[in-house]
Amino acid sequence: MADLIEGHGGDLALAALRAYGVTEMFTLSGGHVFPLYDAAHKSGFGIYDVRHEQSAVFAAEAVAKLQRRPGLAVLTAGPGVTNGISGLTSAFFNAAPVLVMGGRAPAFRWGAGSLQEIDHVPLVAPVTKHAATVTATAAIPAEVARALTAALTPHRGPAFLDVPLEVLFSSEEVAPPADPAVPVIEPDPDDVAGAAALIAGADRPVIIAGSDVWAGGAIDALRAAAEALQVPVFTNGMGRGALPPGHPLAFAKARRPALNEADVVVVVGTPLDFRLGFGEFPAARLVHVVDAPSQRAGHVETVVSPAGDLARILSGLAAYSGDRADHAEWIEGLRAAEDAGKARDAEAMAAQTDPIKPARIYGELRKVLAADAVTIGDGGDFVSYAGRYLEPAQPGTWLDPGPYGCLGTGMGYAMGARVTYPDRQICVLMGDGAAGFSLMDVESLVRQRLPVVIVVGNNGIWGLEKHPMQAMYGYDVAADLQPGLRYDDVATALGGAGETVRKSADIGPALERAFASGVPYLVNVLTDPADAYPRSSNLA
Ligand SMILES: Cc1ncc(C[n+]2csc(CCOP(=O)(O)OP(=O)(O)O)c2C)c(N)n1
Ligand SMILES: [Mg+2]
Repeated sequence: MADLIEGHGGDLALAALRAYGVTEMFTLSGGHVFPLYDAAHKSGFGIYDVRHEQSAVFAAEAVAKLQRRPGLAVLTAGPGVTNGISGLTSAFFNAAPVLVMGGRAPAFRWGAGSLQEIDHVPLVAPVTKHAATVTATAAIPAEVARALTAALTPHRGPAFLDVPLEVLFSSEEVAPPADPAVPVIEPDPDDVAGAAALIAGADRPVIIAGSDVWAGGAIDALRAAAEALQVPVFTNGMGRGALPPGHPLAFAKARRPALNEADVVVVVGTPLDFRLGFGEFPAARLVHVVDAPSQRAGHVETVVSPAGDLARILSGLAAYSGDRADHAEWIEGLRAAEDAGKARDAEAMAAQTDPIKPARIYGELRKVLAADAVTIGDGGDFVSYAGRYLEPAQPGTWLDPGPYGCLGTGMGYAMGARVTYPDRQICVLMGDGAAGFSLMDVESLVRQRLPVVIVVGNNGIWGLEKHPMQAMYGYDVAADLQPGLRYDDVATALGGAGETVRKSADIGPALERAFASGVPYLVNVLTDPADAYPRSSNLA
């Protein structure tokens, strides 16, 4: 029998969390959760604090997504937890194994009107995989283990636990929870064989790989499947960079012809949502490969939908030994479209315009980013351009807000990324509108010595809303921000540094200074407010 663990609720919770590889918490202070701080303080468990609970949950989400283990946010009772709900919802949409531990008003006088007394569980239940109140101190390790197992079990997602004040402050001696065991979902071999035969028999197959391929440790298996069956691969979310940019089957720019002309589209580890035209491809039969049966698309017809461990499914596809149609001509045609798209992009990224167009910022950024840099997008049009022009060289290095599209992830994601990779470049691409949600957390980054580079694409507007509103009504309201605002001065006032850039030739040197500075550094680039990201649907 393993040694008993002993201590207050905070000690017991951390003992269980450590067993799952959790080494830090993101938090904003509140007396209800002091025992968690006490346990961390005594034992060298990391404590990173922020200026808004939303940033704590986003930081935990970044840790979860980048490290593929649970990320922890500790939020105080009531407003602490409610401020974290957009973060929880993002983690839910992004299948990120985040645990939020909330304080909770005392159970023994529940209903009498204690400070910050509210039942959080019904508020967070719809956006978590598991949400519960721990009612006894001795139950804490097992409850934490249960929540983390739920979070880590595909399809992954956040979990929530709150602990009433007296339960967290009391002490107990209990057996530690059993070793972590995350169930593996075995795919149906007939589904895998059916999908392999369909792809092999197709003339114009395409694979689209998303975040769950990264989360499920299936990057190598994806590559093996693509190579074995000779299928062009497009990516989104954390799947970006799954095949290195120079790989003969890696594509990004030829997406439109690929999806319009494909006869079989295989979507792996990402939902058939608006980012993929809801899976309505004109000429294609559809295969949806998902990490759990619950993720199978219900709104479009698929030929087959293998569900389960993605590495096993993709390895199964790679092992296909039957005949295969020749895809060489298809791949060649897409390569020509890809090269043409790249040439167009290169021109835009080099353009010397006044005022600056966002494309040029990315042209300059690409020159200074290392292959393993983590880039983070938080904004509207400015981030759509980042998605188009930045080409992650490795998987697991690109953080976007995902299909929930919540503005304000920037500083939280940056904190989680910096904590994960103390020595890599961490670069946040922010719209000036988005900056308003989390810029105060530059203070947290400065104080805790977590340098990151923040590039603000400052067009003085909520661009992704202003342009569509103009197109729709011929006027716009509630879409303007102060033009030319000195967001770099905000960063400087908070203890960081920064500068404003007005001319395209000055972007590169400013970025060099930013990455060399060793402090949170904001490069405030004034961009053309007339520039609108070209999109087929302008509602987002
Ligand atoms: C929390 C939240 N509020 C509002 C929106 C709606 N929204 C989406 S993009 C956008 C504009 C973003 O403006 P900015 O960050 O300046 O980027 P730009 O489009 O100007 O490049 C807004 C308001 C959202 N997605 N999330
Ligand atoms: Mg803007």
